[in-house]
Amino acid sequence: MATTFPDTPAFTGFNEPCRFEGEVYDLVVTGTLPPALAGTFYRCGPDPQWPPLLGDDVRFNGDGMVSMFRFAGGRVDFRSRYVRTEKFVLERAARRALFGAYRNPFTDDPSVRGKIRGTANTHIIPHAGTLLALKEDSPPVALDPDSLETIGNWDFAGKLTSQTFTAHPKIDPATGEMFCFGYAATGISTRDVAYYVIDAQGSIIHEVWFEMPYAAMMHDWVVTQDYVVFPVVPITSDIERTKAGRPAFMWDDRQDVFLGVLPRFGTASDLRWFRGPCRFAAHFMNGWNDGPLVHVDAVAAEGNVFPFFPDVRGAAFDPQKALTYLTRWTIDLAADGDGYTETRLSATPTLPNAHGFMLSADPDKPYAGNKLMFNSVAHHDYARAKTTLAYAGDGCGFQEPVFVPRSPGASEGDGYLVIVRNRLLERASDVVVLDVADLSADPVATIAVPVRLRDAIHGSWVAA
Ligand code: V55
Ligand code: FE
Repeated sequence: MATTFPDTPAFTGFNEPCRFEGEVYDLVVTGTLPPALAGTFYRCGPDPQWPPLLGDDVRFNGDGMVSMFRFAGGRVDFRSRYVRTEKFVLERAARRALFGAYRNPFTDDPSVRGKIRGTANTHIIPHAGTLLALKEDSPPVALDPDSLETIGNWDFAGKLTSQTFTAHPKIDPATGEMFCFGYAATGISTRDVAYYVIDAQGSIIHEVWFEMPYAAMMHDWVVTQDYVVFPVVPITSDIERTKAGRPAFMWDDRQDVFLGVLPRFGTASDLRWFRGPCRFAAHFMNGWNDGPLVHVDAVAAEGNVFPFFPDVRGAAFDPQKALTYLTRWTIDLAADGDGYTETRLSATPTLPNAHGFMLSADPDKPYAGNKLMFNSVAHHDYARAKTTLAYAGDGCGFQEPVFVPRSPGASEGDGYLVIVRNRLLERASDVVVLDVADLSADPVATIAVPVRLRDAIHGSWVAA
């Protein structure tokens, strides 16, 4: 039978699987690429190789497709390649899907029982000479940074003891150390977390094991100058539910938020949990500490933001409660008790990060898609208490931007944003280069891409 994808939102329109592997040398550029753009923009996202085993699927379950735009001398070359995960290789040989629902091995074809299910579809990070393609339910997969060929599962010279590895490691720009963790580290729905520090040469130099208060998806986290913070929000997981065929992650607003604070090189007995009201938070803009005051800037909502992880008690998805706000959680390590404070962020002049960039929804401009999509990118200039929005254009939306400094020694926030733009009405893609100094002006350069680029999740800029 010929391959046909389901006629559902996750597989049609702009989400129709693209599955294109190849290279295009010297993309057509309108405008002028600044000389500062010398390096590679890597991006990673789901692009299902096969129609799903179970008839439909969530977007987060697609096979990892990595692409790169290499900028040099005012020119750009493009390459895209699937990550050869164990799942990808087995399904390519079978010419069909063998793995079932997101994070649910009980739905798999019996022939792949016990195999690593990772899709390597969430983030791509350079470290110690390789590129790591990441999915938080499995070990990293190393890729060649030039060819994008898959090297294989990466276990840091046999030292990775966790079954899982976060898609959001943080690299300290001063030391090159990579801070990372795995949750569900001993198997799905377990509360076990393994925390690691990996040095700039790629060796694990610190390891701590602990349990989180309840089993949940811990997608992103925060590293400050002195501490790491593990945020537990109630995107819960329960093996009995999963075995019964319900989604592997479900929203449970009866649970509180817990923030686990650990000194960067602390041990399990140093870990302290702080507790606050139920919130959804998948991503964090930044975190820092001012002595014992630990600040966590969350992109937080009152209710569930991911309708494909439904409410555990069947409550309907509430789009109003799904609106996210930049929100600061502040923990005082010197105070008694286990609480923390919460403030909706207004611009304040005291932030260690003077600038922040995020995808945004400008309600005053037309949307090509629904209002939960991003028609703009925002620059928060905290010192000037100023937010500038750049609009993607009629019928367009933005994917996640990367920031490129104007020069190696440029001051914070001085540079460019490089952004894949979805031309939704034409089902086409291009890449725009915006100058942060005048973000709402026309792009300084627009790069035509002759293939449609399905929505990626995250990406990295790697200087030449
Ligand atoms: C996210 C994305 C994932 C995932 C868990 O917020 C969380 C994002 C693309 O896959 O598995
Ligand atoms: Fe993420």
